[in-house]
Amino acid sequence: MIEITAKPYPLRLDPASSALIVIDMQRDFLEPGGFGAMLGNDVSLLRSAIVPCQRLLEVARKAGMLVIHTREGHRPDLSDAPPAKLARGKGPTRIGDLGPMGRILIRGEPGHDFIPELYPLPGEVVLDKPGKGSFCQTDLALILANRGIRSLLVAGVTTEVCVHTTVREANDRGFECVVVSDAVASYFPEFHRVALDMISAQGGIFGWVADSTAVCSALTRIAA
Ligand code: C5J
Repeated sequence: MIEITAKPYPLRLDPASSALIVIDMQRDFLEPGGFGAMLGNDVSLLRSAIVPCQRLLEVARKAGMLVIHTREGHRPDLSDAPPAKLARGKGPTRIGDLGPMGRILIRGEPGHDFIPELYPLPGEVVLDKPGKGSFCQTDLALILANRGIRSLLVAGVTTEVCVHTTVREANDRGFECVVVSDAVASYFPEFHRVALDMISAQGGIFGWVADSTAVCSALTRIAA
């Protein structure tokens, strides 16, 4: 067991029944010309999460933890994209349209791929999801059950959208979630701050919040 210094109180967890889930660190969200930019966002704001994610991946891999990388995106024929999602957005470019990194938010296109800094290693789970939550219309619950996972370390983007949706889904399914505060990021610093507060408020209504230094030092102690 390890103990992680966290809000609202320290959390003890077993790395053997814990997984690291890195959410949507894709070119479409972090690089110019993708989905995030299409919605009018300053994509450079998400880059603060890259180094903390790298540090988490390094210690989780050394500790032998299950590592999962998610990607948001749709089939090329858009058959898995709800019309209401396709209709939304600012400006003339929409999901499925051609952008500088290929068709926006479409599986197999350059923009849908992971950023090179956080590319999965062979054998790590890559989970394609059509929505914001990682459990919606995916086999994540089955993968976690098969590995006996009960706790999730959650990193990635964006804090208040796909990270929050995944944590809420996981919490309702009985998982303990630790959101790693500097390994998640948002296009909106205020949303980021409030989203983190919402996780740990009310005695940890959705889970715990810890920074990557606290998580890495706890995991390093057992990996040593
Ligand atoms: C968004 C995500 N923001 N990965 N997706 O649309 O948070």
